[in-house]
Amino acid sequence: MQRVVLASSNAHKLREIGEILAPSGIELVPQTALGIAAADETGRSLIDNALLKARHAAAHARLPAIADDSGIEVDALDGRPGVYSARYAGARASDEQNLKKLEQELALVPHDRRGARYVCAMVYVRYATDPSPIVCEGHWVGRIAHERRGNNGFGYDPVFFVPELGLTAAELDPGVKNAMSHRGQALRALLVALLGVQTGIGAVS
Ligand code: ITT
Repeated sequence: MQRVVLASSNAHKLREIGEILAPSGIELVPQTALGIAAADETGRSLIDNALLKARHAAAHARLPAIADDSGIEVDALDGRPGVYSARYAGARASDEQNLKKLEQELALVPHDRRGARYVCAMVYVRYATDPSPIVCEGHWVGRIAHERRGNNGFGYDPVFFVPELGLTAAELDPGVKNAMSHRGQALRALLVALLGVQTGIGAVS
């Protein structure tokens, strides 16, 4: 079984990623379990930050690393909060404070201008200096609801409305969220790429 450090300190993400990777044979070690502090997220894109996090964790753990940097992009806000989703209402803002700020900013925005999408950049590095990291993205398109619904998930899930289901992400069972979400998509793509690298599938002989 391959040991990989997971470069996240967000317990909700750890749970979702753990569930998706459970059948893969990868043994995930959260960076917090190794006493590794969170990396500084100084990048301007989700991919930049996911790479920073993965290299930081790999350097300290001396293990391959997986990192997730994700966020929500709202059309009426020109893509904000995007890469700043975790810090939307301030450096140490809680999910509740971020959610409240989003609701306030969109209070006067009508139904047809409330489009949004969750985006996830998922990165795998074999070691801190890996010159060819695996980088995958997932996108989940929806709308920001006028009112919160549901108690599952985390972050912006209570207002992230999934039109195909007529439910918010916080009303979905964890397995359904993982099957549809930006994180699930990115992680499954990463697994396919990783398997290809390890087995040489797709290599020209
Ligand atoms: P780590 O850096 O330790 O992984 P973090 O919470 O700081 O934890 P990010 O910098 O990637 O992670 O910020 C992601 C934020 O985007 C997260 O805090 C939520 O506000 C939001 N977000 C991302 N995916 C989400 C999801 O599936 N459901 C709800 N909100 C989500």
